[in-house]
Amino acid sequence: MSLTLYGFDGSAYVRTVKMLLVEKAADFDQVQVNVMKGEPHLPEHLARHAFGKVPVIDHDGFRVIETGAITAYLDEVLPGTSLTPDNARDRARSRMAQGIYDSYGYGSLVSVFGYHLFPDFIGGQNEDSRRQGIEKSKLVLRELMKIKGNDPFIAGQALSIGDLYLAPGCAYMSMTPDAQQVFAIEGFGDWWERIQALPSYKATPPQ
Ligand SMILES: N[C@@H](CCC(=O)N[C@@H](CS)C(=O)NCC(=O)O)C(=O)O
Repeated sequence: MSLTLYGFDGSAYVRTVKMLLVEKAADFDQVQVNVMKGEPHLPEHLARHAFGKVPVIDHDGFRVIETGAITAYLDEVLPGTSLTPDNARDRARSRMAQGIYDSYGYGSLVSVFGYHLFPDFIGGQNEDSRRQGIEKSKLVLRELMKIKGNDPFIAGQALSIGDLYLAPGCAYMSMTPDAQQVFAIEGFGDWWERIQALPSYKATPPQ
């Protein structure tokens, strides 16, 4: 079995996939396609992902792009504990988290942590966009914590792909002076402690 992950360790979406691979104790190679250097837009990578994004995986010659498809595929084909809940409602909770993160979360979080950490990558420091990003990030975390309810993880008693979506963006947010206000959401603190304690989180720092 050969498994290659294309994408560098600075990418939040790549980290989602990498956390899953660590959770599964999978053997894999990684090609550090660097977003900051524009490498996803080089012809070599556009041949893998026509829209110039990471992550991409290659599993025994089978290519998968898009984090939702990649995580679902790897969860199914790799041995180890499933990261897909075993009942319809919890699967819906995990998928709602994925969808909310993709549609409303990632962009909002990036407009805040990018402002502080990678201003060039987001086209410069825009104060309005940072402020709107803070409000929208809080809304996203509030909704995700409602989905979590009193459970330890977003989709119930066990870690799921939904948690792996949210964790890397929160890791970047935690490095900024805006973290305190963005993270001041009921239920978030306990969830965040639990995530930071995961070996798969500790093993995948952004670089
Ligand atoms: N829809 C994609 C989004 C992936 C994505 O946005 N990746 C970012 C890095 S976290 C990227 O490749 N950005 C490169 C660029 O936009 O130039 C997925 O689900 O995998």
